[in-house]
Amino acid sequence: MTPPTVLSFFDNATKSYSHVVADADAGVCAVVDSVLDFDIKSGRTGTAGAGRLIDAVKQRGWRTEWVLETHAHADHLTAAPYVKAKLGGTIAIGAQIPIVQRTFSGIYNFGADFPADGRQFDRLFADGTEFKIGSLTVRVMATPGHTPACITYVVGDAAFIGDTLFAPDYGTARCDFPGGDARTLYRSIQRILALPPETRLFQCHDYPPDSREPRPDATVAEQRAKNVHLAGKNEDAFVVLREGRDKHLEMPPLMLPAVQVNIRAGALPLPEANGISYLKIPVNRF
Ligand SMILES: N[C@@H](CCC(=O)N[C@@H](CS)C(=O)NCC(=O)O)C(=O)O
Ligand SMILES: [Fe+2]
Repeated sequence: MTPPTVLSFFDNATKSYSHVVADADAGVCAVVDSVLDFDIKSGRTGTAGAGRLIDAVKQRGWRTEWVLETHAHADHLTAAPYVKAKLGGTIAIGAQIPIVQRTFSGIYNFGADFPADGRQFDRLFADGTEFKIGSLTVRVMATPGHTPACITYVVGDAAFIGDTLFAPDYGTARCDFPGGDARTLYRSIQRILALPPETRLFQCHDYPPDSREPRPDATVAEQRAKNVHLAGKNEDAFVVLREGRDKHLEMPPLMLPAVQVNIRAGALPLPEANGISYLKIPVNRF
């Protein structure tokens, strides 16, 4: 199998990475974790960031077969519907997404017009599912912990790990969102670290210190040796560390606007009679 070609795009506002993974010989690709710009002050969305990714795919003449999500993001809006409108492709997410939809449907007090069964997405992937990008085979691994529906996409020597591990000097994903669990995350991370040592693990975020540039990936070998939340720690020690850190984290600034959009596969709420779409904020819920 030819190795996958990966392009990575960094959104500095939310420190998020989006990736394109391609069978360059066949000219076929998938988009992973696209970002829709959102200015909370004005309530305005933007497509400059997703536009850079879309232009890169168009320049190479690649055909987009998949618009993939590793999870329902809690800190930015997905651009999946915009990417699909511009490039085509099937929008997919983990098969456990109804758990996240049910939880947040309660938090937002959605009505019966929001079925919490995953139908908003084109395709739901269970653990072990395989699919193709050209001649590349993608294997889906359920990697819950940050959220109950997080999945990892393994493609040749690359894996798109969403919010599980971050750069070795930063650590791991938080586990205090509804349905998150540190022990579950630890076990998911062990599955990821059981991949071959040379596997490139592509993250969904990087939060670099001033002393270095953002980086999209690190190998399994590097994560095993150097990850500050894992090296030299067993499961119980990790849980203590992770839960201790989570007690002091603020909510991401875009969590409440973003999750209601992301569990609808990126669709904004239906416009009201004046043609404007409105987001909901639960007051004093968190
Ligand atoms: N601490 C982040 C806030 C964003 C955030 O909460 N990121 C999530 C991913 S959606 C996370 O897992 N953070 C892990 C951590 O801060 O330990 C920042 O500096 O902007
Ligand atoms: Fe996340």
